[in-house]
Amino acid sequence: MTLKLTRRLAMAAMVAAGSFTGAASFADGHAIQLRMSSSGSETDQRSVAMAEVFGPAVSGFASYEPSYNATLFDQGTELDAISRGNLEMSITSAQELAQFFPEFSIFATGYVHQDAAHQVRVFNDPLMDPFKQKVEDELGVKLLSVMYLGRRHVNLRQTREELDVQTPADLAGVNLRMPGTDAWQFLGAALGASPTPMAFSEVYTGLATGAVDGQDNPLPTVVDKKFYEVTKQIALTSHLVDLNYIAMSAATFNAMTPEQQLTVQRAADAAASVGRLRQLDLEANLTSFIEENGVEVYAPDTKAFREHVQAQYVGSEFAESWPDGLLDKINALGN
Ligand code: KDO
Repeated sequence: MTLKLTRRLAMAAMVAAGSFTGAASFADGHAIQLRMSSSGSETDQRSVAMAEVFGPAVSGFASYEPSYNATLFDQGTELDAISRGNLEMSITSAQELAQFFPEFSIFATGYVHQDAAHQVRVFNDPLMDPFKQKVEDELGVKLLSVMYLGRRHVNLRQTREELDVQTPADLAGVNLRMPGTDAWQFLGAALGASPTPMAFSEVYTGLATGAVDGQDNPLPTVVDKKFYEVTKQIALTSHLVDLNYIAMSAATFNAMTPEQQLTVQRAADAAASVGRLRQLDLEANLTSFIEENGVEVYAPDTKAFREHVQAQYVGSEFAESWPDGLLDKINALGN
């Protein structure tokens, strides 16, 4: 693990130092190619906002080339690809960054972020500066803006009659699909379930075949990926107010003129903002659609979940990697 990481970081440093050649002109005649790899779908609001807001805003000097459903790079391999100079952009997560920098797990911890506005305040606060700097220096990746993914809930194949989820104890033995990194798996276990790693692109089939009992994602994702077709209940645990970061190759960004950099930064902020509002709107309005499709949506004992999840992190290897006092600073930026 250490060796692998060291080689990765060395490669990233080479890329960041400019020891790569990439200057050519692309399909639309621009010298700057911005290939963006996402495991999300084309209709996911983050993808839509990037295509409708970010792409057009940078089109005067760069060619924004998105690819969806992990067709270009597998989920979780995008940061490595950017770091090696094989990709320019991704919509990454704190959980993926925690694979390289464990302290990022604080932003992936259950019940830490309170809502979308809290995420933005945290991302723009000076407390994020050392995190952003480290990712840039050691991985060659620039975190431009924070995107709202939404409140993650537990979504199961079992009917509520078969399994009424009120507290973490009710999830004992439930084979819950979580994305495949340590921070995600820890969260699944902290919820009381038996977490199973599985790529996002495999979740629908995993639910349909019963390879897993359930998954956790925000309501807009349940609808976008049609998980309501293959599940019977959603317990509104809100265990993670989830975020993603718009990530760009630092080498690509640093090779731009100051004006271009400003345009890129503003475009990323504008896309994140548009995507956030749309996602919040969807989140607030999708419950009846999901219920009409035969999925029971209900509130469990969220206090029991919050207390249990938070207790699992105390003294964990993740919590040990968090800088002293950081959790208090994050909490102070909440409501
Ligand atoms: C998922 O795999 O469940 C997840 O929601 C995790 C997120 O961090 C993010 O990678 C997301 O998938 C993808 O963008 C697809 O929506």
